[in-house]
Amino acid sequence: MADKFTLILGDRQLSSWSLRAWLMAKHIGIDFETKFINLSAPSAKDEILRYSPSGKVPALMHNDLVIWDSLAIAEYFNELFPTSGLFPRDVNSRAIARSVISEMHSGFQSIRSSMPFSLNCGLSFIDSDELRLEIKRVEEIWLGLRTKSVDSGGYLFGEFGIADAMFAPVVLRFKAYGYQSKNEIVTEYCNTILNNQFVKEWCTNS
Ligand SMILES: N[C@@H](CCC(=O)N[C@@H](CS)C(=O)NCC(=O)O)C(=O)O
Repeated sequence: MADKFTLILGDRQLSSWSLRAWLMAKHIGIDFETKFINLSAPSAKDEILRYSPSGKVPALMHNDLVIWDSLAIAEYFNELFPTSGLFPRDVNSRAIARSVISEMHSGFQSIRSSMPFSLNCGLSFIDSDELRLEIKRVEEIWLGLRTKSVDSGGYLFGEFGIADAMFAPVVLRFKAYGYQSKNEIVTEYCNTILNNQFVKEWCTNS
């Protein structure tokens, strides 16, 4: 039996976690089906629970196996496709990648709450010291990693990987809320993400 992959996702417009899993699947280049669930529909929770035991999207179905949570999906993809470049090759860089991925996955509450994910532009955010501190920290991560991999591709560790998939929604949030970094390297990184063919595909099909 051929392997069957299906991603259970929320709306493209609103689901930042779904974008992450979808970007990773596109990057690997596997054949996969998608099932989009309208998160605003009254039946959304029941429908998600038909596939995902946590009641959250994204979830990945691989034949009879279900994996939920974008980070677990990322690690599973990496186990199945270790040569797809989802993590950097060097062990130290891989450890740093896991650090920034985990920091993103478990933190940045002010960015999430003050700049709710949306693909619409021209939105206004609620400013606060906490938000500014988190934006500063995101920029510090991007700047630090880009400065180290200046000689390779334009992504955080050179080539596109899980770290970029995890931060792509932040780049789209900055765009939606009109936040422009004063740092050239940060702006360059944001443009690399915005010009990524799969990010563009996600945004244009929404
Ligand atoms: N940490 C989870 C977060 C998943 C999450 O919060 N998903 C939201 C959509 S972006 C969701 O499923 N919302 C629907 C609900 O809570 O009913 C992950 O990385 O997958």
